Amino acid sequence: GRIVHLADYRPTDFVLERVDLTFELDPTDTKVEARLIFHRREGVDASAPLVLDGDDLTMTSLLFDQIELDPARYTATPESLTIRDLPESVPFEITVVTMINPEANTQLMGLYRTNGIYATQCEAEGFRRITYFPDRPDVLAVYTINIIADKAANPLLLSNGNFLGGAGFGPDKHFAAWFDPHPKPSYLFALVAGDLGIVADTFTTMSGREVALKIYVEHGKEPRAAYAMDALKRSMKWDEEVFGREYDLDIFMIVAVSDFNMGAMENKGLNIFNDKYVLADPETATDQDYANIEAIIAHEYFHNWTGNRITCRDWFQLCLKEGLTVYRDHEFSADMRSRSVKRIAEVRHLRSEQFPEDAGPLAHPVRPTKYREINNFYTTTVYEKGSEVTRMIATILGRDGFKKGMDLYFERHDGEAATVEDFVKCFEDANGRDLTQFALWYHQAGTPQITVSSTYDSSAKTLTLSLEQMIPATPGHSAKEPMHIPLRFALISENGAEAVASAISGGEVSGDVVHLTQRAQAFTFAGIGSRPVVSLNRGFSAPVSLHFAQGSEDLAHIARHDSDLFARWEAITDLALPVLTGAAKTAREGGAVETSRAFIDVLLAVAADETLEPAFRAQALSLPSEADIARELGGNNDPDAIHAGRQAVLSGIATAGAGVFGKLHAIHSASGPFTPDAAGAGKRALKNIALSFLTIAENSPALAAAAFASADNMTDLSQALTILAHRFPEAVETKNALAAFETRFASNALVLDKWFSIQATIPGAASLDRVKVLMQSPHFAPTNPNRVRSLVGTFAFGNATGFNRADGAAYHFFAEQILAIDPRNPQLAARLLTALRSWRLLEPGRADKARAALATIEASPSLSTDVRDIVDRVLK
Ligand code: B3K
Ligand code: ZN
Repeated sequence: GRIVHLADYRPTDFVLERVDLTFELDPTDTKVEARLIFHRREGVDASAPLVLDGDDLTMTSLLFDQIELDPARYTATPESLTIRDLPESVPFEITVVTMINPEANTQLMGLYRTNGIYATQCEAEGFRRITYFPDRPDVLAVYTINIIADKAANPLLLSNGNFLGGAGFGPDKHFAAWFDPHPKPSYLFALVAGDLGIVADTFTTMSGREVALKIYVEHGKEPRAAYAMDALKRSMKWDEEVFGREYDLDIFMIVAVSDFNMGAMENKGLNIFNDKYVLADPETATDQDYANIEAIIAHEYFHNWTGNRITCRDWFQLCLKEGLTVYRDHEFSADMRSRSVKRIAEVRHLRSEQFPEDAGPLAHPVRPTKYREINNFYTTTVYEKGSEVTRMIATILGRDGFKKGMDLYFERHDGEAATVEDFVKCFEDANGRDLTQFALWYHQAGTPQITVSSTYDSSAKTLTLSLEQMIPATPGHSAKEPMHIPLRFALISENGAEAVASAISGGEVSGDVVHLTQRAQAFTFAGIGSRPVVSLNRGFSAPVSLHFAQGSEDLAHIARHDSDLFARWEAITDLALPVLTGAAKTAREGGAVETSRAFIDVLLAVAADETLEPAFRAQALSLPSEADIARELGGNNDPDAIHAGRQAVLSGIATAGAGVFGKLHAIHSASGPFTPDAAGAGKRALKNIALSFLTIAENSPALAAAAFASADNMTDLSQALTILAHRFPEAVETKNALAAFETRFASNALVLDKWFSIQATIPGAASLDRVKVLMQSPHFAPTNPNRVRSLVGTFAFGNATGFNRADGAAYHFFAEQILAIDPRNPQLAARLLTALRSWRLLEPGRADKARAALATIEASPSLSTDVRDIVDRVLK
């Protein structure tokens, strides 16, 4: 594929006025008739042809204004349709018929079949696999859809918008017509047909309109959609209350399908979901599953305004809808659950996924300027860093200023395809603030590195905070400008009192925010009676790495006393990281790891503090991951040593804290019947992490086996199974538990995904053989993305010692898998391949072997553009 550049953007030559599609569905021979009305855009050369996108299309007929078109006037290939000699100013109609094969569509882009259901996925460029079309997000049109299909097999015929009507069609068929009054780009088109169960409800909007809500799932699974429906209604209400956004059709539908390349898709009025993010009940879903369902249902619903009503001018603007919508779903979940705990989880995710991306060969700006395959830009940088950038706008402008900017955005750009510049301008205009420097966050990749020092002058009673920023070089961009970095702070005095102060010199400090805008700045605060402890970047107000040589006493002070729970967790992390990197180094040298008593004391004090919510304590006890430690070490990494060092630290904590953990486990085991809310989830999280420490302390599978036997919900059951499998992979208790789990859930593929994942992440070199055996399991299906991700994906992304086996055998296996998946499903293959993006941080032996595996992929002559793009960039 060729490279697409932002700088080359220009509008289409022809304006699309309306779209009428008629589908005659058939598993292998679906006929699509598209009637498209265009007119030439004003000022466009009269000789310019109409060029429509296609992908793998077969055309069987082409009419121009209802009459068959002379073949001399067009050229049709599978990839495009070009029509020449078109009228200069009057509108004209093209009627094109294509034949497509949904059954053979293994890429899951365009119209495909999943478990007997017809479903579509059009974002980013799937619509062109259905018909020839100007398949780009700045072409907005009103669609009418007719669907004809066999009645018995497809009682449901769904598309976007409002239902117009339906009727019988010949002896065995029927048809349905849908009309979507809201102009939309083709990537938001959707069609679903088949036989599904329905969960129905209604929602009355703020202006009193009643909206029909429908969630479609496989027959028999209806009870498992109740939580999703509840989350949907809460999302609709929240968007009215917080953003003033009302839903705009008579019906809102969600369809759950079992073969899907990602989480879900925000098609107008007809969201299509990976069933993993719809189906839940206590027996089969974990607390994390519930939280994900709530967040993703909200995310897709929120897209109705941020993405659908206001869409993107081109795919470079992806963060305009994704970063903003992630920010909105984060705020929703924070309001539904514990805000601090939610923030901790967000930052953990950002650090473990986005920071490595930003520091490696796939780094790109939140608003990229070029791409070879757009599907490879649905990244944590666009989504999660994009959300953080939105959050910083809110931090800089304050709650009201942010709201004014959002209101102006909705008012000014409703019904349009907008850009990041349009978005930022709304905040500038609504607040009279210049955000030019701030906008660098969209254009400069790389995690800013902030070096911090503070000096207290006891005679002058001043505190000086010196900050210096460095933006690392990223592919194609080495010289960077200083950015506008908003850092929330507090000065904590010895007695625990917290203050914010205004700076007498050095730069802007507004409220509790220090604005770092220059390469280096020293802010001086006056009237500070005694040396304070500085709590900086509270709530993770900026997505940066702080290098603050804060003494461990100061960190311990924050960890024990800060009123900001996020800051407390962050201080614990800052205390833990040197302990863990030190342990990794010691383990690598073959020494005996000794865990600092001071660190253990802080951790146990937090664990035992009954005034703190259990979910927070569980987060505090979940030490930085092996990937976090690897990132902190920064290179020449030995995953075995990192694992061994971390395990030794866990043992130290487990031994010292056995009493505390025993108590926690006992208290929170008796927590009553399961409810999927945040409070219940927090108690289970704390109980289960206590169980894992107790198991380490006792070095016996007995407790976990008992927990497995008595669990009455999937969270406890899967946690117990994880502890057994990861600690005692060969124990008879583990074998029995794995077998019991498999038998009990043999007919529930989503639960078996957990069974695959738990085994794929058993640490150690032996896991490769285990994964190979599991691939032969009758439960495994190489064509189903969820199965592949749960086994191959979790092995590559979540099993550092197994995947990075010193002999390189797992890299070799992985390369084979990528090459096998790629011809079927390039998006899935490319996404999995990013697991190797940090190969340069490995010690030379492993790095060489990883490079060799990547080279075998690169040498394949028939790679998809998706995989070609990733492998080239990762090796560059
Ligand atoms: N917009 C979709 C993602 C589409 C990915 C295409 N490769 C889901 C979401 O972000 O809500
Ligand atoms: Zn999204």
